[in-house]
Amino acid sequence: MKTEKPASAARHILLLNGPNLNLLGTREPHLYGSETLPAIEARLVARAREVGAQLATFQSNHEGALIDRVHAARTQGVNGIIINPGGLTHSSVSLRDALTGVALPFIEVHLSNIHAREAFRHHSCFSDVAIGTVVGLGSRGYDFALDFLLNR
Ligand code: CA2
Repeated sequence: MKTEKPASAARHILLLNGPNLNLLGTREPHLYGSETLPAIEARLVARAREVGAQLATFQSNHEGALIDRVHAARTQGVNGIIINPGGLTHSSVSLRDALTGVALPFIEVHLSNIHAREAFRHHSCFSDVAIGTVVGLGSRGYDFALDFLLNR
């Protein structure tokens, strides 16, 4: 059976996680699940490898560091980004500008359903410029985003 991916599939993907997501699996499991970020990252790295793609991961609690990582992606041959901007989702024009500035396609992921939570979480600075969003499906949302990029 032919298993080749279409030429436009992303082969070098960057997984970005914003502030406080390093705490995953340690607190608030009712909101964010019980899986740790290193476990999620390892699963996605393995999945990408299985199909001959490459996945780099980066988490930071600092807006500027995330922006610098997005800029670096442009020169590193990254051709797709999966991002959970954490709380910056609702405030960071600068991180949005970095993503539109490098013009790399990205998918926005949220573990929780931000639309079913406090009103201040309903607005995202990223959704209108993302390829798509996955919200409320827990850590599986990252897997769905990766599969989409790999098969796009
Ligand atoms: O649902 C999501 O993925 C969020 O991006 C998570 C952010 C929140 O500010 C967004 O509104 C929605 C918060 C990440 C904090 O993660 C923690 C994980 C475990 C314990 C404490 C915080």
